[in-house]
Amino acid sequence: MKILHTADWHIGKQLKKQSLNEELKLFFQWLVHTLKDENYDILLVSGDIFDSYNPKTEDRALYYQTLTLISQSVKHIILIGGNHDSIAVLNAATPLLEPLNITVIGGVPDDLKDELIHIQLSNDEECVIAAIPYLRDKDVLINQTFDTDQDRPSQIRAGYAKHYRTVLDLAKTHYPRLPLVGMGHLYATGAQLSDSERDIQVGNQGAVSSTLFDGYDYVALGHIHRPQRVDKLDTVRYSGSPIALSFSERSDHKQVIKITLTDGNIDQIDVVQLPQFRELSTIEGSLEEVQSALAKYKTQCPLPAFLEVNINQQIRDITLNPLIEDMIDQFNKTSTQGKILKYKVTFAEEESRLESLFVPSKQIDDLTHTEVFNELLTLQSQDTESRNTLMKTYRDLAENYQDYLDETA
Ligand SMILES: [Mn+2]
Repeated sequence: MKILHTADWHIGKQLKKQSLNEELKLFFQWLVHTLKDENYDILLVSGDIFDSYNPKTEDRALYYQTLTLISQSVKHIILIGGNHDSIAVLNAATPLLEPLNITVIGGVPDDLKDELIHIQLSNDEECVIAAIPYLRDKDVLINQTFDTDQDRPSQIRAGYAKHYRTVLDLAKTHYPRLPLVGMGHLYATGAQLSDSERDIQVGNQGAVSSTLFDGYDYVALGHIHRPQRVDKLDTVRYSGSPIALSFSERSDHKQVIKITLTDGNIDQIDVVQLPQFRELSTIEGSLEEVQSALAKYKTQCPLPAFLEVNINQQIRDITLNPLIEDMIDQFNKTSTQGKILKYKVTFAEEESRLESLFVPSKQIDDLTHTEVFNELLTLQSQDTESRNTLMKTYRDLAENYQDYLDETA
């Protein structure tokens, strides 16, 4: 029995107002062919099918077209809701999808047994899929009251543990001896984040431990966009998103996971590398360096690249601004190789002058947040290299936060 695990499609996702549906369509074509050519039996999609609660008509159309094509290439499709998905939107078409062997578990069902999907192939191979969707507060906060010792995060973790344990017990009661493959959309301890996982609690607050999955033969996770194993376990994995959803994922190798069951046991787990359909790249340097890099720029992928441009100049020179904007306009009008989605200009000299700003008469209100951060680095006597790295990271973070505010405005 062959199972393919993917997650975090985020149909309808935009990056700087540019739709990412074109690369998703190429991924879906790849998926349809792979499922068919390699005789997969089951496709698991572990949440965040759509990017928003209220997907646009064209995004819903893409979803249904894709499911129709996939259902002709694989015997069973199981999808769960993620934190970006609306339970109602996903569940709406359930009666139409069921005859196509497509099971959608948008949210936690009234009867937890309905999270268990028993699969029996024509050659009598069997397994059980525990399709556990993203658990919302109402699903995990049992008492809704917080004692002093049991704070909210630990209650959430206990709620998660209870859910996974109950479903495991149900599976062992109703389908003893059958291999059990779990699905989930959650943040497991130690997972490496990128910039595009919105709404997750960073830090260990909302993170669950991998002991949650004891008893499951494999767990197909979604939520984290960078592919990875959880706690170095081969059998608990994030497939990651099939396409890069933010510039921070520019060098991720996107993948899906192939799980092979033989005689009721997990026989093999293979990482299947995906082709890169669109490159997300950063071009950095002085104005001249950026100009020449753009002139030579050639993408290796089928779709034009999405680029961010960082120009580092020695001194602030406002006469450069129209030049830079012109250069970007020109590139975006003429290049078939890429499109610049964002750019920023930084001035080295201004940074070195910053320290002189910190005279005792300066109040915090007179400073920008970047200057405050820079002052903190001075107080900590960071060496130049760490200082530059920290400053750059801080700027990226501040910028991503600004993007997030812009996009959610
Ligand atoms: Mn996601």
